[in-house]
Formats: sequence, structure tokens, C-alpha cells
Amino acid sequence: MKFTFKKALVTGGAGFIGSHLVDALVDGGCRVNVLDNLASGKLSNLDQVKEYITFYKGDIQDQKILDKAINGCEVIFHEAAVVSVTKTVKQPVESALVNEIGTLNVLDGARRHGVKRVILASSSAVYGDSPELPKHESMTPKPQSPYAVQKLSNEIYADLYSTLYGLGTVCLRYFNVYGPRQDPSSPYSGVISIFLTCANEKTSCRIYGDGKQTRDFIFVKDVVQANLLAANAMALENKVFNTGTSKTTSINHLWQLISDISGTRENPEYCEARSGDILESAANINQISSELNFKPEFSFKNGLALTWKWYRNNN
Ligand code: UD2
Repeated sequence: MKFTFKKALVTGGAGFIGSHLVDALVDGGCRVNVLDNLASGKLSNLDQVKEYITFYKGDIQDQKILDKAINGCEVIFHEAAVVSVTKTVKQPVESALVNEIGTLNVLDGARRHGVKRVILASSSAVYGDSPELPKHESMTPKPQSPYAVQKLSNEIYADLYSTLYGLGTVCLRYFNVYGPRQDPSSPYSGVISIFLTCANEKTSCRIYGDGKQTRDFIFVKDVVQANLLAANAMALENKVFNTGTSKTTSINHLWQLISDISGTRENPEYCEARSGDILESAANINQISSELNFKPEFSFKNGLALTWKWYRNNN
């Protein structure tokens, strides 16, 4: 894809999704600044591009370093956040400083520096557990965790900055993102990162509930593509888009697919369902498809096979 911008900042660029975005930007010849405090991101995620980027170690709450990192950038991809829902439940105030005030700092920095567009990472969490499926952008959000409130507040601030200051903003509501570099280390890490680690270590996985719950899993490179399309589409102001595939997979089927790919014969251990776990999640992607021409390129099988290859070679 040919970019309509020459220099971009990726906040959280050493993290799972951010580092894949950095790869794609560098690949397309864009100059890239990365700002990351390395709280959950890892420098090793940027090994392959380190000669081509400018890395700033710092926090999005620190306006001085943010100013340095934004300088000269036309676009900001804002991925930095406390991404663990559980952590935001345990630390609602500390996480709000990063996820709300930090985001406000990014938007304000963008305004002061005349940045053309900010693409913000939002989440399907804003929908809460409403049973209506698939989720579409015009549904009333119903956040059920500090994390979801924080992401929704980001969207509202993005809207406000667009109206008040004419800043171009696009919020992407990510569904269940998976792929290489996703950290499997906490019980609340993405289920695919946990299951692939189990398969690699030949241990059995835990399925919470009956395993019939479904998710809309989207491969990280498709999420990157959505970000790039959002940055490139010039006549587009203040938009919110679901970023999923519209296809769903049950957790039982997921383990079956992983067993097939990896050859593991372990049976899953069924445990009590997680409290607050939603049964089904699926994205309606009509808007992002028609307005950004977005089409997920990776089938679930292909994305899973690529992710398995990475876990096998890197653990
Ligand atoms: C996702 C997001 C979360 C938030 C939420 C909003 C991820 C990683 N998390 O949580 O940030 O946006 O959606 O709804 O994208 N499971 C097992 N065994 C395990 C781990 C998980 O059975 O070892 C089940 C879990 O109970 C759930 C499903 O797998 O039913 C997906 O779990 P998850 O933590 O990957 O993602 P989710 O949808 O709960």
C-alpha cells in the first residue's frame, strides 16, 4: 500500500499490535517514531526494524517526551494502553491515568503539532454483554469494566477533538486479536496465546465453561491493515469502526484446530465459567468494509498456522 503520509508515530510500538504496525510502516517506506515505556512492550519485538526507527522510551503521560516523539509526524497510531481488563479492575485509578489522561495527552499533542490524523485502538469491550449480535457501531455502548469505560472515553474525546479542533480521528474497536508476539504469561492473556503455549509445552489447556462460547478472532496483520487504511483514507473525519472478521469460532473448536495443527493429543480440562464471561461475540464489519474497503485477508486457519509457527520457534 502506498501511504499518503511520510512520517508516523506509533505509541505502544514495542507491544504486540504496535510492533506489527511498525513493521508494516517501515516496510512501506514510512519514517517511524516509536514511544513505549516498556511496561508490557518488549524491545525484542522491534529487533528486525531497529535500524529504521527512532525509539523513545517513555510514557504517554509525559508531555515532554511525547512532544519529541510527535514532532514532524503527520499520523499517530495510538496503541499504548494498560491492556489487561483485570488490571483495570484492580487498579481503576492508575489505569485511568494511562488509558484516559495518557490518551488525552496524545490527542492534545496531535492538536498542538498539527498532526493530520490519529488512529486510536478501541475495543469491542465497549459493547459490554448486550446479547444483540453481531455488534454494530450504532448500538448503545454498555461498558462493564474500567477498561471499557476508558476506551469509550477515548472515543468521546476523539469525537470532541474532531469537532472542537478539526483533528482527524478514527477509533478502531478491535475484537479478539491474535498473532505472533502476543504475551501468554497471564491467565487473562488472549486465549490463543495461552492455548498455543500449552500445545507447544504438551500440557493440557483449561476451558472455562462448556467451551461453546464463541469469539470473533482477527489476525494481527489484518488489524494492521485496518489501521493503515484508516490513516490513508483522507476524506474521513471522526469515525468509529468495528475491526473484526464477522466470523466466529467456539473455544472447543479452537482447541480442536490447535490440536490438529500441533499434533498434541492432550484433552482440555473443563473448569467453572469465568464470571462475567460473555457467551458470544461477533462484529458486523459492514461499515469498515464499505468506507475503508477493508477485507480480512487471513482465514482463521491460516492465521492460526502462522501464529503456531511463531510460538514453536520462539519459546
Ligand atoms: C476480550 C479481550 C479483552 C476485552 C474483552 C471484551 C483479548 C485477549 N481480550 O476478552 O481485552 O476487550 O474481550 O469483551 O482479546 N478461555 C479459556 N481458557 C483460557 C483462557 C480463556 O477457556 O485459558 C476462554 C475465556 O473464558 C473466554 C474465551 O476463552 O470465553 C476468550 O477469552 P480471552 O481472554 O482471550 O478474551 P475475552 O473475549 O474474554
